[in-house]
Formats: sequence, structure tokens, C-alpha cells
Amino acid sequence: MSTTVTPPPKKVNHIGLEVLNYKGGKTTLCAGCGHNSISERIVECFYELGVEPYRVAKFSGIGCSSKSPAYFLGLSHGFNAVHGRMPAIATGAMLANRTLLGLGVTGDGDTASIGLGQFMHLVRRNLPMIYVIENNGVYGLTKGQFSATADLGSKLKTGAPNDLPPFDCCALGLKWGATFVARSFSGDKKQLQAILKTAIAHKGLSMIDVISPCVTFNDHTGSTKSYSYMKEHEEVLQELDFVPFFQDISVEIPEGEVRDVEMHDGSHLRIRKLGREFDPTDRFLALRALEESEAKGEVLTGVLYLNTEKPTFLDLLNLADEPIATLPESRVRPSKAVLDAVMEELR
Ligand SMILES: Cc1ncc(C[n+]2csc(CCOP(=O)(O)OP(=O)(O)O)c2C)c(N)n1
Ligand code: SF4
Ligand SMILES: [Mg+2]
Repeated sequence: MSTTVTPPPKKVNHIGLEVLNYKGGKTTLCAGCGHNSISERIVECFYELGVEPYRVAKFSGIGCSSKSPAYFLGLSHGFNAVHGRMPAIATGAMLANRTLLGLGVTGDGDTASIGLGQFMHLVRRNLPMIYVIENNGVYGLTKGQFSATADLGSKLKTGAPNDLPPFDCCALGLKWGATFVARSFSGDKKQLQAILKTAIAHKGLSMIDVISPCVTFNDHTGSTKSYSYMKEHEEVLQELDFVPFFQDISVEIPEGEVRDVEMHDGSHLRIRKLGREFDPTDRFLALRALEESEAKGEVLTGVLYLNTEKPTFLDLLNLADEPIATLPESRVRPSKAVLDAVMEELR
């Protein structure tokens, strides 16, 4: 007699998709590379929040980090740009279709060395997209030369020290007007998840600097971007808890200890202080906290700044609600009469 075995029901998110629908190809990065952990967090967060994968546009430049969009969200759109030029491509795509959820994943070289000028303008414009910097202090793909985020005195595997002071991407982002600035560590699963989810809910440029050790070229004694250095020097600013808009928010919170920030989509970020007083809406305080921690040789992680009020680049341009990319020709091509009037003005 044969018995039929009913398979267990598939686990799905609130839009009915399985986690498999959020995965990408098999990684070709080194085993233990911090970038692989970040890809895993991206898969989990987009799955748990029930983001439609076909609404996401992934952007990257060149580097091991910039290869990683191939390893998550395989059902999304993707554009692998030239080294350091991802912001220009992302800006064009987001202007053409404002209904997309932009996700840039890049490296410290791609962002702070060759791509610094592009990154600067992206932040200044507050383009609504997520911008993840997988920061290992080196050019991993080209065999481990120091990047512009390498700390002064940090040593290469050969023992050669870095003689130049680093750019702190978070400090630069704060200065240039980013509306969500956070730092995390690829090894801190819970913190990185809460930060990524907040970035998905944020309407504006969300920049996340994630210390992501390169196990092949920058994980030795003397490196300040190694797993062991981060374990000893990470200074966690707050405990973070993200409550998505589709979940009950009525949990009691002890007054004075937790700050609740309502995001644009109705989700909530709950920030519980850990010892020190810190106001994540105060840009000057954030810059000071970064300077102080750097002077102490600490790596400050957490949400440094959040501004839910500032208009985005798309708001400033007064774009139509419908994506330009799908408007019919009759609405995007000026009539002959309009063109004639323009030509007349230029005479
Ligand atoms: C215009 C240009 N210059 C230089 C290179 C060589 N190159 C490729 S990746 C890279 C650095 C990547 O470093 P990073 O962005 O930190 O990524 P990682 O590999 O460390 O993740 C460089 C210099 C290139 N591809 N194009
Ligand atoms: S070389 Fe470094 S950054 Fe590149 S995949 Fe390997 S560990 Fe990661
Ligand atoms: Mg790098």
C-alpha cells in the first residue's frame, strides 16, 4: 500500500514570495569575504519586507563589491557601470522611472577613490536610493592596493604602511547633505538588518558604510579593516529595531530610553540608547561623534543621522507622477508649434 506524503507548506512573505525569489547566482567571491555576508543580509531584508523584486533596480561600478549584485535579487533589474560612475547611471534610471527602488552596491575604491566626484553629487542631490559602500580599505579586485578609506598607518600584508589620511565616507555624506547616514559591520547581522530595512523605507539618499573585511588582502595584524580589529574597536551607538508598516506597532516602550522615528511608508525605527546620549536628527552631533571616536581609535557604528523631511531630487524637479519611461510619445514629444515657438525665442 502506498502512502502519499504531503510536502510542508512553503514559507512565504506577505506578498506571497519565497526567499528563493530574492536570491541571485552563486557567489564567486572568496570564502569569508565580508561582501558575501552583506549580500545575505540584502536577500533577508528584501524578503522580510516583501519588496517586489521587479521594482528594484540594482546599480554598481567595478570591484569585488560591485560584482555582488549578481549574487542577490536575481529577479530585479541591474546595471553594472564603469568604475566610479555608478551614480550617473543610477541618476538617469531613477529620473526615467521614479517608481523603481534604487539599490547601489559599491566599494570604497569605487566610491571614495575614482568615484568621489560622482558620489558627492549623488549625495548633494538627495537622489532617493540606497547606497551601500562595502568598505574594506583596499582595491580587492586588483590585488589589495590601499584605497582612500585606508587608515593612516594601517599596514599592507607586505608590512608597507599607508601614509595618507583616510576619507570617512559617513563624515563626507553628512557634510554634503545625505538624509540617512549609517555605519555598520558585515559581521553584525542584527544591526545591519535594521539599518538596511530603514534604508528601504527611507525616502531620500540612504548611505550605509559597511566595514566589510577582505580576507585575502586586508585581514592581517596591522590592518584596521580586519575582523579582529573590528571585534576589538567597534563602538556600537544604539540598539536598533525596525518595525515594518504591516506589523503591529502597539508594543509598550519605556519612556526616555527609546526614540521612535516614523518612516515615510509608515514603518518605525526604534532606537534604544546604549549609555551615551545621542540625537540622530542632529547633524553636528553626528560629525562630532565621528571625530571623537576616530581620535580614540574606535569605529562608531549605528544610525548617525536621519532626516525624513528634506525633499528629494525627484521632488525638486517636479516630475510627473507617472514614470517618464512609460509616458506615451504624445506626452513627451513637443508639438511642432511648441518647437517653433522655442526656435523663435532663440533667434
Ligand atoms: C577606469 C578604471 N580604472 C581602474 C580600474 C581597475 N580597477 C578595477 S576594480 C578597482 C578597485 C576596486 O576597489 P573597491 O571599489 O574598493 O572594490 P573591492 O574590490 O575592494 O570590493 C580598480 C582600481 C578600472 N576597472 N577602471
Ligand atoms: S579579494 Fe578580498 S574583496 Fe575580493 S572577493 Fe576576495 S576577500 Fe572579497
Ligand atoms: Mg575595497
